[in-house]
Amino acid sequence: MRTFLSCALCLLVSSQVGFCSFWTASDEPDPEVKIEVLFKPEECTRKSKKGDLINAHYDGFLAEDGSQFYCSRTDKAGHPQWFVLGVGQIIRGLDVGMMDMCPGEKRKVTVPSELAFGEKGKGPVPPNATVVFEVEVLSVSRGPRSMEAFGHIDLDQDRSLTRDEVKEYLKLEYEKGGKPRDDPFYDKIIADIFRKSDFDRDGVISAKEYNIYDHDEL
Ligand SMILES: *[C@@H]1O[C@H](CO)[C@@H](O)[C@H](O)[C@H]1NC(C)=O
Ligand SMILES: [Ca+2]
Ligand SMILES: [Ca+2]
Repeated sequence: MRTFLSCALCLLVSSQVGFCSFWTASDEPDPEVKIEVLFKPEECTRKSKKGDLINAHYDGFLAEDGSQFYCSRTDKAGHPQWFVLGVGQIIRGLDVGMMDMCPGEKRKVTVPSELAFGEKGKGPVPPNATVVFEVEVLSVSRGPRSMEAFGHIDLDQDRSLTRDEVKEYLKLEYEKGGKPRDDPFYDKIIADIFRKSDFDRDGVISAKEYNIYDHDEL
């Protein structure tokens, strides 16, 4: 349980939290992330890109001895994880290594410590450890981070997003993809989005909160 919690934190907690943010300080060129495609579906409806909302499984292993330190698939508490790609909600190596993935695709992504848990390590991950993730992407949808999407979501055009507006948007996206879901499904995503984005906790996501990672798009 301890390993699950610590890794869940470091994978999912956004970069504002200390132990995951060591790499934001550095502008050095990226050490290499190695990507092996294990399975690629014949039909690719959409390829993941920065700002997309991703639902995925991860299993994490230490490169050194193959021991497993994180398993979203087999752990009892493990559900597939939701996150926005490319904005620091997951370790940098996965932000890089999970680009251009199709729904259904599986990859093995080898991440040097600089782009994973760094010189200090974290929980069961020792210092300077290269880590290997087996990832499976379950869904890719247009995420909550592009200003184009913001305009679509903001139905009454008041430059802030309510839960209902976000829900309408998600429903449309999933219906478009031919996979409508039930209310609890949307509510879970929305809770997650608001937890990560509604920084002042006033119950709406302002344009500023929404766009915190993507000033270049304004
Ligand atoms: C981790 O790597 C850094 C930089 O190469 C080095 O200074 C440090 O001693 C290493 N730590 C361990 C525990 O090996
Ligand atoms: Ca609005
Ligand atoms: Ca707010």
